Amino acid sequence: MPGAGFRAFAAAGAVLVLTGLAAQAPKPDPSRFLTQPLVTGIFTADPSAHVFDGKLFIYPSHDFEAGVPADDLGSHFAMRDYHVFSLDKIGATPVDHGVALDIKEVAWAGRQMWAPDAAEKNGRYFLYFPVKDKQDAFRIGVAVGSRPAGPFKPQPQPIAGSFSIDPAVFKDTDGRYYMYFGGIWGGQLQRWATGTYTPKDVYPAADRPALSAKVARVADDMLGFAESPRDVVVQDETGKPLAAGDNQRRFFEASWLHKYKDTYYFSYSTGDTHFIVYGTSKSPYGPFTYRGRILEPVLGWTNHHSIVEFQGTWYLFYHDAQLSGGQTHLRNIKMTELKHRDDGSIETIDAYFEPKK
Ligand code: FUB
Repeated sequence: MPGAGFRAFAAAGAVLVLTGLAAQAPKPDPSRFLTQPLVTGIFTADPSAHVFDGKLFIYPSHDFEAGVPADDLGSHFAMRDYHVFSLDKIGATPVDHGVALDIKEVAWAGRQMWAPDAAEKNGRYFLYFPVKDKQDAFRIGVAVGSRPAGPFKPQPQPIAGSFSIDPAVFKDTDGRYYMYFGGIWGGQLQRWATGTYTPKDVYPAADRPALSAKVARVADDMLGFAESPRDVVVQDETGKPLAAGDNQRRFFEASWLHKYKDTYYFSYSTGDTHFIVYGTSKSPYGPFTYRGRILEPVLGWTNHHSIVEFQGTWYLFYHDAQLSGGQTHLRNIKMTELKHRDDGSIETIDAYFEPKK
C-alpha cells in the first residue's frame, strides 16, 4: 500500500483554494476529471457501496490531516473513524450520517482505520474494518448495528484468524457471504507468509506467483470466518498464476467481488502501477482469469473502488485526490457508470486527464 510518492500534479493555471478542509493546495481544473467529488465537507476514500433498503449506502475511509510524515508503509493514512453516506437517487447529494464508529470504541485498536465494508443479514448490519492492533499488526474487526448508517458496536476482539487490510464482503445469490481481503506493503500481507505475523517483509521473487488476496466464507453469525482463508489466485489466459513481477496485472490491495450474469468478477488495485483490474471465474473462490482494466490511474497514489448495481444500472465507486490538489492521503469519493459488454468484459474508464505538457 501507498508509498510516499504520488502522481505529481503540475497544473498550469491551478488556483489556490481555501476551504474548510485541511488541504490548502492548488485545486486542479475540474474539467480534468470525468466526475466531481460526491462529498466535499470531509475527505473520504475507499468507497464500498451497497444497496440496503432500496438506498445506496457508501462506507468510505475518513481521511484527515494527522500530521504524520509520509512513508512507504502509509503511516500518513492515520484515520480514526468512519462516516456512512447514503443516496436515495442518482445525482442526489449524499447524506452524511455522522460518525458510525470511532477508534476510541475499539478496545483492541492501535492506529490507522483503513478501508471498511459492510453487509446486511436478517435486518442486522455489520461494519468490517481493518485497523492495526496494539502490536501494530493489521487485523479486521467487525461492529454490529441495527441500521445501515450505524452506529455500530464493535466486537471486543478482531475476527479470529483475520489479518491485513481492505475487507470486502460479497453476498452470493445462494445467501452465502464471503470476505475478500489483503494488501501488500503497508497492508502487511507479505508479513504472513508463514501463517503468523512476523514484522519482516518477505516478497516472492519476480518470476514466482504473486502474493494473493485471501477469501473466506463468513460464518452464519457474520462475526467470523467459517473456514481458513484461501488464496484468491489470478491467472493468465493459459492458466498460469500471475507472477510477482507482473506489476501491471498482479494483486496489490482493494479487493472487490461482484457477480454479473452468473460470472464472478474479482477486481483489485495493482498498487504501484495504479490500475483497477479484474478477472472472472465461475466460482467465488476462483481461480480468476485476468480480463483487463476497469479504471486507469487517478490523481493520487492509491486507487480503490467498489462496483454495485442500483436501480438496473451498474456503477463504479472510486476516489481521487482532486479536492486536496493531489495530496494522496486526502482523498474524495466519486462514482460513474460501469458498463459490461455483451462478451462479459468491462469497458475501461479513464477518469483523470493528465495536464498537457
Ligand atoms: O485508505 C487507506 C488505504 O489506502 C486502503 O486501505 C488502501 O486500499 C488504499 O486505498
